[in-house]
Amino acid sequence: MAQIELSGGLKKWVEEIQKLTQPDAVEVIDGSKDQEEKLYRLLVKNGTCVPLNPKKRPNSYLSWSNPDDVARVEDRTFICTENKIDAGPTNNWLSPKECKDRVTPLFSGCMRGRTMYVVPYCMGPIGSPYARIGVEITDSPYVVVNMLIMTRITKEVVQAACTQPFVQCVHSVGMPLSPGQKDVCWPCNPKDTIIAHFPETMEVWSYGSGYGGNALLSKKCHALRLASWMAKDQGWLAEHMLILGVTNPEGKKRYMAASFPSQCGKTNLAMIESKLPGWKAECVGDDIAWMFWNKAGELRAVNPEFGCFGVAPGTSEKTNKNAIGTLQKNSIFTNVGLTTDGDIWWEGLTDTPPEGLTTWRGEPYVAGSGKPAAHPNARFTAPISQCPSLDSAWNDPQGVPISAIIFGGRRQSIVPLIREAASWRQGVFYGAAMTSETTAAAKGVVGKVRHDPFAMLPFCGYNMGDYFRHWLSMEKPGHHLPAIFYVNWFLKDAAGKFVWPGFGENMRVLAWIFNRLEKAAQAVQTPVGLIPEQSTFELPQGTDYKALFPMDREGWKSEMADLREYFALFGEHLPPGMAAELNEISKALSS
Ligand code: OXD
Ligand code: MN
Repeated sequence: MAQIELSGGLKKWVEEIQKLTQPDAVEVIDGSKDQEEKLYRLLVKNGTCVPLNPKKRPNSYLSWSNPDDVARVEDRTFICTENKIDAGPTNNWLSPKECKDRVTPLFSGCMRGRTMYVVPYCMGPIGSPYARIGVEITDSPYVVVNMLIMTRITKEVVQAACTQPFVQCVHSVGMPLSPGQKDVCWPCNPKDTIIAHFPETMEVWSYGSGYGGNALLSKKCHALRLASWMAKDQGWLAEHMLILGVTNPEGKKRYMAASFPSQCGKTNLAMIESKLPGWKAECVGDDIAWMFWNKAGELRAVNPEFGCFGVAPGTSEKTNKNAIGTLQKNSIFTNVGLTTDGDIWWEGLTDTPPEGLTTWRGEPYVAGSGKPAAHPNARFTAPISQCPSLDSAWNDPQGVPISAIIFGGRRQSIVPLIREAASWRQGVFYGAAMTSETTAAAKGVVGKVRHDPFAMLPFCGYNMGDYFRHWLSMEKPGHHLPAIFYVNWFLKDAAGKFVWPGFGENMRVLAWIFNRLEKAAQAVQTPVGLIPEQSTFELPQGTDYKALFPMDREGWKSEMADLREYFALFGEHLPPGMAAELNEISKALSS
């Protein structure tokens, strides 16, 4: 097949990167089936991918990464702006010049012995006024096949990238090959890994890692870090949020967007199967929402992605039947276990591991050895169009109207199951005050409580104080503001047992939110917001209202004191509205 001809700005840029990185060959990716098949053949030949049993999982592959390249590396991720203050106190900062001086020598000749793939992609439904184009140049065919699932790639997108501005993403595994040098299954360079963002010129330079958000640059780098910068300038919101539609027994549908830190059950909620008779939930997106105000003042959301890059361990028929349905075919599994019949397994997929299992490290699985079959951040990459609970408007160019925004985190105590903000400002404060226990999605200690405002701590491409201000600025005449809520599925009792069953039962919480929007559910005021009135909130058997809605004033007071300290980090960039809300809640807690 003849390669598609490049022109305009794209051609010029590709030539520039080719000159710098010196690949052996250049290939433009246009989404054709032929190309995809060729890439998988290459990945199998190189040992990067193993085809799974087609009778069990058609057109699906397993990959095991280098054990030093298994998660996002937040300490190697930089926001490079002319002025340090524009990156803010929560991001690692380098000046664009300093960073370019650091990365240019790394990229110089880094693709020798490899093919450079040019991957033009569209974030958001093709033809949507809300869609944006990016191009990732990469020397990793594994990244290309993941991008083919995660983004929209067609010949039309290639053509559009030749004539329109696009986000420029350059990625290399950082392992050039000398003539005759044999490649490894998972080339990478953990020692020199760096992921650098240049929001002022809309560029990303990522070197040394082939894993997830470090390497699939459309996701966290483009759709969150750079898009949040664009959104600030253009009056929209680029958020780490799922999008789902909820239909009540009367057939009325409302859409909600929800934000949780990584590995707090976002994909599970996005694909929730209702256990409540008459209620239905349908999925639009599981990780990122771009939200824009239309002329009528509605907040419309699109999912910029085309696939799911979900956490595998813990995903099962019981916890997320729809995710299991999504990954039946045409999927890539990274760092999960391999069964003797050529299928995959991870902790929690079934109650007991199958006989003869091989771990993600390629070793025989030994129960109780402390060596899991799957890495805790093992992932599946699957087309969202395969989700059994896919919403009919998932690809609508006009997006879906958002009526409610839900924040949440993983907390064992203090934070109740659900509460509603009394105002937009209080809701923005909920987002700013988000805390959660750390998980395996990023390298580092697991289980430590950290501030993660709006679940955007690792993903906000600018000063987080200005980001709070941007959210507050959404309250203006003509905007129909969604209501804001905060949930916590992870409360535990004194014995360390979860007090809420979660998963399908979370539908009760979504139904309460829906009914609040319809003015059909009662709430009671507390110093930290509105909670369900006990007699009108139907609880599942074996749960206790008091355990789910604790009012630990002392606990909250120390949360507020800690938050005051955290907010001080932002100095004059903290909008006055946030300090005022903190003072009001603190006062209410003391009265
Ligand atoms: C993700 C993450 O991969 O948030 O979605 O880490
Ligand atoms: Mn995420």
